Order: sequence, then C-alpha cells, then structure tokens
Amino acid sequence: MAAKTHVFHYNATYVDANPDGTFQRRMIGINNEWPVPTIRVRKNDRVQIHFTNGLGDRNTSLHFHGLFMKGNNAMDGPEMVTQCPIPPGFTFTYDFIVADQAGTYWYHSHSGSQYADGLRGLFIIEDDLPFEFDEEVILSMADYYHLESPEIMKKFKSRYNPTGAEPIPQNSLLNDTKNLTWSVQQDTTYLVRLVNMGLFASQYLYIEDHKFTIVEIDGILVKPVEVDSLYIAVAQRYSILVHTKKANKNFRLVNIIDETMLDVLPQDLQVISTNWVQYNKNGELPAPLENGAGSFEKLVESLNPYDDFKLQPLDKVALLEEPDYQISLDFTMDNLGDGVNYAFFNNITYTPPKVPTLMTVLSSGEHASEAVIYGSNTNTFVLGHNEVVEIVINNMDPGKHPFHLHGHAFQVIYRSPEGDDEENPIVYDPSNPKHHEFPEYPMIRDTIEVNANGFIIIRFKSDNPGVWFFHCHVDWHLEQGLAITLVEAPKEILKQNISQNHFDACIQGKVPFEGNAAANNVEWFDLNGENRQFVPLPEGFTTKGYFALLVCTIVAVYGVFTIYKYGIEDVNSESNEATMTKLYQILHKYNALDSEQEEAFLRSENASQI
Ligand code: CU1
Ligand code: CU1
Ligand code: CU1
Ligand code: CU1
Repeated sequence: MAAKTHVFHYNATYVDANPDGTFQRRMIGINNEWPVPTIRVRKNDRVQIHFTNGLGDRNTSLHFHGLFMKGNNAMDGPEMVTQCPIPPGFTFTYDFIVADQAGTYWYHSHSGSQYADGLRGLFIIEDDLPFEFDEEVILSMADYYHLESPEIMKKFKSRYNPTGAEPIPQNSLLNDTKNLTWSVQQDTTYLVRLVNMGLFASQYLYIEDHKFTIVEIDGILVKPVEVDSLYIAVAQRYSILVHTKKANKNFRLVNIIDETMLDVLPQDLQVISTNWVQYNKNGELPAPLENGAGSFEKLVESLNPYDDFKLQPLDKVALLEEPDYQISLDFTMDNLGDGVNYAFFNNITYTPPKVPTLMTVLSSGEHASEAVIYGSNTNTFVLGHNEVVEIVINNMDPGKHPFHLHGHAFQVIYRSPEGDDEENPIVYDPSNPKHHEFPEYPMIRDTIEVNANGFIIIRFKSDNPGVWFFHCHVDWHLEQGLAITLVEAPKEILKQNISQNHFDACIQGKVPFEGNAAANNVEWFDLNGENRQFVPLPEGFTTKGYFALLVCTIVAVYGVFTIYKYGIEDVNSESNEATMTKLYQILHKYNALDSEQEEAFLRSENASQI
C-alpha cells in the first residue's frame, strides 16, 4: 500500500463538557469538540498537523508519545526541550513520517500538566498484524479532575502543601465517560487498545469471567500471554485480544484506581468504576460494585495482574551488551527555600532553560558536546552516538512512579521489588551479583513503573540523535521537576533541520532561541542569569525566624508585665497602646514581605547565607 499524507487542521479551543455527569467544566478540545479526535494512520504515512493555539490565555504544545521522530527531533513537542511554547494565536505545524513503528500510541499537550484539561487523544498506527481478529475497539482510561490544571497547580506547588501531597482526582473515566456499556457480538475476537491517559493514578482493569491475551505493549508486539487482569500506569498502552463467549447475559467491565497512590481518600471518590460488556441489550446489567471501606483491598487481592517485566517482545531482541555509559539517578522529594515540595534526581530539580535545549544544540556549533552549556538545572547528560546507555533509578520515595523516555523504547532489564520504607530503600548495588541477573530477552516499552523504595535498570542504544526528555509521567511530579534531559549524539543533531515556523513561534512568544541555557550566545560557558532552583531550606532557624521569636518573646513579656502592672496600679492606656502598636508594626513588616520580593530573595545567593 502506498504511503499517504494525512493533513489535519487542528484548532485548540475551550469546550464545555461534563464527562462524569456530576460537574460541568471547561476542557481543551480540538475544533470545538471534546473528546479530541483519534489519529489513525498506517506505518510509513506522513502526518501534517497545522495546530493553532486558539486558547487565548495559555501556551500549548503537542507531543506524540512513543513516536521516535528519527532524524526529526524538532517534531517531538515538549516545550522548552525541543521547541518554544506555542503562544496564543500562533499556528505551529507538526510534520513527520511515521517510520518503522506500529501499534497504540497517543498524543498530548506537553506544556506542564495541561493535558489534565483534556488535550490528549489516541494515535494509532496500523500495520499488518500477526494475529486474527474481527473488530477493533478502543478503551481509554483516565483520572479526571474538576478544577483546571493552572488552578490545581497553584494549590499543589505551594508552601501550604509542604508535603507535596498530589492532587486527588474527582473521578475516573473510561472512554471519557462513566458507566460505559460496550456492546459485543457472541463468539467474536476483539482487538482492544487500552491506554491510560490519566495524569496520576495507575489503574487495574478486568472483565468479569473473561480472560484475554496481551499482544502489544507501548507499540511493541509481545509473545501472547493469557491473563485475567491488567495493571496500567499512566502513559502505558496494552493491546489485548478478547474472545467473547457464547453468552446471552451481560458482564461487568471494571477499572480501578490504584488507591495506594493517593495520599488521602475522599469518601465520595469512586476508585472502583463499573462498566459493562453487553451481550444482550434486553438483559439486565449487573449492579455496580460497592465502593465502601475495604472494598478496594478485597477486590484487588482477588486480582492477579501479570507482571509486565516478564513479557517478551515477539521479535526477540537479545539483552544489549554492557553499557558504554551509565547514568545513575537517585530520586528524592524535599522542600526548597520557598517552602514548596520538589522532586529531585541527584539533588537537582529540573528547571526549564531560557532557550529550548534543542535550539541550544543547534546554535552552539562546536560547543554542542559540552554538557555545561545546557545549564546547571536541566540535569542534562550528553550521550555519544550508537552507544549502549544504561539508566539506573534508585527510587528513595515511598510511591510508585512511571518513568518515560522520549525518542526510544528501552529494555527493562531489572526491577527490584518494593523496599520496606524510606529509611531502608532497595538501591542498586553494583557489587551485588544478584543485581546483574538480567533476562536474556528483556521486555521493551517506553514507560515503566518503578516500585516504591525500589530501583530499576533500563538500557537502550543511542541510535536516535536528538534532545530527549526522560521523566516521571505523573505530570504533577514532572511539574515538581522530576526530569532529566538527554542530548543524544549532538554532532548528529547539528545535521537536522528545523523549520522557520519554529523560530516564529519563539519570536511571537518572546522566547530566545539562540545561546546556552542562559540565552548567552557569546560567552557559551557563562551561565549568569540562567533559571535556577530555589536554594535549600536552611538548617535550623533563619534570621527571620530568630527575629520573629525575639519579637514574640518581647510581646509575651510585655503582656505579663501589663497584667502585673494592671494588678497593682491604674492603667495608663495611652502609653500601653502606643507600645503595642509599635510592636505590631515591627511584626507586620517582617511577616508581610510581598511575595515577589520574598521570591527574589529566596532565589538569590544571599538566601543560602542566612
Ligand atoms: Cu513521550
Ligand atoms: Cu506522554
Ligand atoms: Cu512520579
Ligand atoms: Cu514527556
């Protein structure tokens, strides 16, 4: 079949929607429709999306999750990594060929946590498949928030949320609705494409009294395995074959939010969502499952989802040889001087550069291989060409996290079990021979969940020159800085083209597109003025703290003295009032620094000295 060119004119616009039937809100749709369209192409087709930001009040971008964009890094989409944000009113053209990839992918905004507002859809690449089926069906799941993401962010990344408790979704959706009914024919084989398009929560999924067969994960065909339930982290995809029964009744199709990921559990949150596989339109639908206390534990205990680590690609790819380059990342969460909780890899919380990193590469010429020009806060690693790269993540956090690499699918060669607690995580120990026991044919995918207080090792070949983001796909954690940047084979990236349209987006949005991370294109090693993370919270009391303590003590002593004085003589109320007013003025002055002044102070070097 000859390759086709698919041309889309997409205008991102706000659309009112009420997908869970309990709350009307503004979603980001395309061409005034939400949910957004599923893009369906065939392998080797060309895709051209003329994408207009019709939102008026926010920047946007599109990322094509899982697509390699070989030789075309500029089309990957994450803002400040491969492109400038698309400003309101601007039309940015994504133009690429879908080469050598097929399966279930998705596209989403890559501007902060914006896809929480609905700008996410499926991207399906068709190909001849090595198995038979009668019909294809999509089931997308997602956690769902009632507030818009900028509103959520204000509360989330705030000194009033010092523990970094993640926003709790109000609901979960299946195909962007609640209580879905999927009508099926008897004795029919369905290819079901499953995607978790959520922001945060992994989900379990099963069909009552049905088994099914996993045939694809994240665009990689796998040796078929029959299972009766799945566990899908955000951004992961599965294709399954479901063969329907010769039945005449209806069954529950259940998706369950992994409530162990939630810091608090609101009483009205339905973590267990009942939908139906309907064989008989006139038949009864089994009652929805209960959501009361203990119901999650009981239900999940009865499920036994297949461990994705054990899956094998259908085209067996042998374990990549010993790495040429290893990146070891210790992941922690902590507060910085602004009181906000951040996420860190090796004590660095990703802070976007002033110039999109790809544009730094392209304007740097001879300096492209020097990691330092990419800034001290972007956690950039420069990779050679065609090397075996290994990434080790030691998760020192008591939560599970789905890590995603742009531009590659990687081999998952080790996943430790969950560690006991934060004090005692299971970390990679190079001298432990057990930590070198790898599968002969490891599972390959583009998003993998690391266990709580455990570690993971992945390997890939640096055969796709480009600037690739690697981050936790819980977008709340990405917003907290849980990301690194890989500059893969920079000398090869210099051979790639970038359209004028790219620079125009930068110009319209007033974002520099030349120079190092500090936008300096004269002194390439001078990073003065780059974006940096806040300084750490000082140990013990700050000067401000000591002062507040002192003033409080004076006020308290004065208060006691006043009571004493009141007891023994007449009150001279005029002089008392004057003194109290003075004390309150001092307190007020030190407590009510305006937030901008305070922020500037906290980001400054001076703050570390107090
Ligand atoms: Cu991606
Ligand atoms: Cu993604
Ligand atoms: Cu995370
Ligand atoms: Cu990403």
